[in-house]
Amino acid sequence: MAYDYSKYLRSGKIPHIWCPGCGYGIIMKSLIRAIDATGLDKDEIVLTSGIGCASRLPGYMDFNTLHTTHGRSLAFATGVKVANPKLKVIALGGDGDMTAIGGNHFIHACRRNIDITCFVFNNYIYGMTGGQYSPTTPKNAKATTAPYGNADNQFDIAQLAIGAGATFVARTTTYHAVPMEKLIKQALDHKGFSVVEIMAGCPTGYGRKNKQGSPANMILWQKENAVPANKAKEMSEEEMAGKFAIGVLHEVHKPEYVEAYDAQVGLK
Ligand SMILES: Cc1ncc(C[n+]2csc(CCOP(=O)(O)OP(=O)(O)O)c2C)c(N)n1
Ligand code: SF4
Repeated sequence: MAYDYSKYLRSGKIPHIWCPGCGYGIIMKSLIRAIDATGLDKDEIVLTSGIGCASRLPGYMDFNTLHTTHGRSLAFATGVKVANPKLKVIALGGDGDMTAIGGNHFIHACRRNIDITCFVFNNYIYGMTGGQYSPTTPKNAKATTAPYGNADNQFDIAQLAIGAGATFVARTTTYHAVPMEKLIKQALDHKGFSVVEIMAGCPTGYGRKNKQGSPANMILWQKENAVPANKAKEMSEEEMAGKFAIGVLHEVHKPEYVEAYDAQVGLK
């Protein structure tokens, strides 16, 4: 029997606003399947987002959802988790949302190791507002705000998360839809702050400007440039140039923030 997604969707909010060929629908599908695999009840889950095309996702999903202000997905998620630690809290946003205006929230959530799962949809661009460059836009790539090419150095979201103290960090792509589902489930099961960076093509805001071809070509680009984490470890910097590692990149166990806080103030 075909998988029934309708249980998790707000059918009244569909059709969605994403462009044809946008990678975000694939992420939503994997997210639904991973959440379903946790066996959690819908009421036990909270999804928060900021503003942007990525951040439209909770609007389509039938959980407790908070569509907040730009960059504030993790700030709201932190408040929810502290108020009710029993909830499974998921925060999501685009690369701009999480690493530009929300960058401070991102690094401090990593540092605290609060039990939230964070998904960063990395399409290398500000999609919703018309293709301005973001902290992940590759050097020399074109954007509406960089018509001669981007002069800035690129953030590596996964490395940023590891450096800031996140205890589970992974990366995947929309090409790897099936492994993505498993990786999302692993992140949801991890106790502590988990981050999954998901490479997703934005044909409208990034692909067109950078002559990446059709949405299908953009997905093939992900396939060709993604290197499994184990293999990437053995490759030199030169061999990895222009490529990126996928899979679980970092996993350690440290005290979780809400539990550690309660113990500190004598609540436990
Ligand atoms: C305080 C504030 N500043 C700027 C904006 C405009 N804005 C809305 S979405 C967005 C960019 C979103 O880009 P990203 O997070 O990468 O998500 P995408 O749309 O690519 O999924 C910006 C700058 C806003 N809504 N609020
Ligand atoms: S602008 Fe880009 S990110 Fe936004 S819906 Fe269109 S393809 Fe997706």
